Amino acid sequence: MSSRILIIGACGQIGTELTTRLREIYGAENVIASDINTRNLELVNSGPFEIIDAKNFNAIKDCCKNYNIDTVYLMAALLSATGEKYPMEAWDLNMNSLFHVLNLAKGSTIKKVYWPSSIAVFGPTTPRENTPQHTICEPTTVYGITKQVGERWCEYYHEKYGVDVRSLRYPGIISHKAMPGGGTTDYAVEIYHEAIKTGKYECFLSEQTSLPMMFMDDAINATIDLMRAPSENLSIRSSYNLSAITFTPEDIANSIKTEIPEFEISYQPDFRQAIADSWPSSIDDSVARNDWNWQHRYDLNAMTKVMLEELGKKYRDN
Ligand code: AKB
Repeated sequence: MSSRILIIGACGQIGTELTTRLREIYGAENVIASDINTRNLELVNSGPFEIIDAKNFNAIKDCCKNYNIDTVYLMAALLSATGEKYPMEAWDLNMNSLFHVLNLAKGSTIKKVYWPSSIAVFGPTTPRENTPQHTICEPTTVYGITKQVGERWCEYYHEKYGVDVRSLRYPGIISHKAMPGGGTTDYAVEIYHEAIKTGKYECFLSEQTSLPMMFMDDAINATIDLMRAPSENLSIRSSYNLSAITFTPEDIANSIKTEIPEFEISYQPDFRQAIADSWPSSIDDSVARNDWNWQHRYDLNAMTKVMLEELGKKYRDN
């Protein structure tokens, strides 16, 4: 059955590539991209686009009505580092946008909702290695608190009102199209850009900080596979643990050096170090693997190859 999809926050790091892939699958005319501005012209010109502030309930509602939307991907959010600078803005955007979409989905023609959670739901009291699906979640960032509370509300709306909401706890996502903004894991994208542009990088995390990460292609596949999975297979309605690779800044620098031997890295940890230290280093995602057959494809070196190739072309062409 064909789907009419709305993506809120389509110009962000994940939204950009999710929109492109959904347009390939469902047809450009069936995938309405929206964001607060038109900063990504490729996306604006490749299918329907609406300017929508995710905090504006009526704007989302009108768009859903006008386009007969049955599926919403809510990708707008303030991430961990920005959230620490603007706590109230992070709370306002991250929570109210979720309530708007969940309330719209309750008893309406919206049949499915996707909302991303994050490894930021975990905190310093969570087991750091192989973090289980069900475990202690005492986040110490505003962003993490919004994700933890959001997960509770997703499960609540599913249980009480039958809303078919699905969610993944994304690790740090690495991609070469849109830049991430305001996250603690952003170093793992910046490092590739700087390797190509200047051959060196000053990292804002220390060399042994190990975090769960994933290449964008895997993250998009996971998102689409979860949304296509039969509802009865899903045992988790808060958010699924999701994992691919774990590495430190030193590991990623060594991986880059296999392609660019003269690459140099230095370390100048800032306030983001404390955020990274409060998060797990590896994640047990066996529930996702069992429920809907999740499998990742990219390891660190395969990802490095693609990142350097694609960014090399991008900087050469511009
Ligand atoms: C961040 O660093 O804030 C995000 C995340 C892990 O959710 N990339």
